[in-house]
Parts: sequence; structure tokens; C-alpha cells
Amino acid sequence: MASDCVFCKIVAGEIPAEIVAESDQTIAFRDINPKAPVHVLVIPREHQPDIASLAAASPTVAAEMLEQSRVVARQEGYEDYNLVFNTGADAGQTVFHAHAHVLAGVDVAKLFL
Ligand code: DGP
Repeated sequence: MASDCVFCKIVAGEIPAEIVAESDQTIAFRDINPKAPVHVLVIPREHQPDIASLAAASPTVAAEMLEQSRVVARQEGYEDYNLVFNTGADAGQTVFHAHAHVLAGVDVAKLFL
């Protein structure tokens, strides 16, 4: 755990969050500032600053995040969804604990790609 990391504090239960799913290695909770009808963050319990670092250090945990994202989207009633991994400050990352944005109910790809 990184002592100054807000997502580590959510993992530790020190900051409240609306948790929607948990697995051995991941936790999923609603984004505080939702940008879509479904906007859930899937994070590893382990602290890594971004998804690239996590994939290098713990690829099975990164894979579990992908599976957990599918589970969350389906649980929220969506088969189709977007995953966004902001990686680095210049790409808009503001919380430096790896996370997947699971977005559903809006076609994010049409907006940005
Ligand atoms: P990013 O820009 O990719 O680093 O996105 C970080 C997201 O985390 C942003 O959409 C807002 C969300 N967020 C930041 N702090 C909190 C918090 O304390 N609780 C919850 N639920 N979400 C948070």
C-alpha cells in the first residue's frame, strides 16, 4: 500500500466508495464523477502507478482486471462497453494507482476514436 494513494485507501476501507464487485486481486467501485450511465473503476488491490507497470509486474492481475471489467459491465446490464486506461499525466491520468474505466451506455469510441 502507498500511504498517500487515494485508491489504496479505498482498498483498505479507509475512504468510502460504492463498491460493486470484488475479487481476490481487484476491487470495482463507481467513479465519483461519472461520465457515462455506467462508469465504474476496476483497480488492482496491489499498488502500481499505472496499467503498464501493473502488466509488467503482475500480468495475471492485469488480466483479472479485464475479466472483472466484463463481469461488472454485465452485472450493470451491458454486454458492450468501453475500457479506458489513462496512462501518464499527459494522457489525463490523475490518480496514480492503476485503474480501468469501465464505461457503458455511451459510445466512447465514437467520441474519441
Ligand atoms: P484518471 O483521470 O484516469 O486518473 O481517473 C481517475 C478517476 O478517479 C476520476 O474519474 C475520478 C475518480 N476518483 C478520484 N478520486 C476518487 C475517489 O475518492 N472516489 C471515487 N469513487 N472515485 C474517485
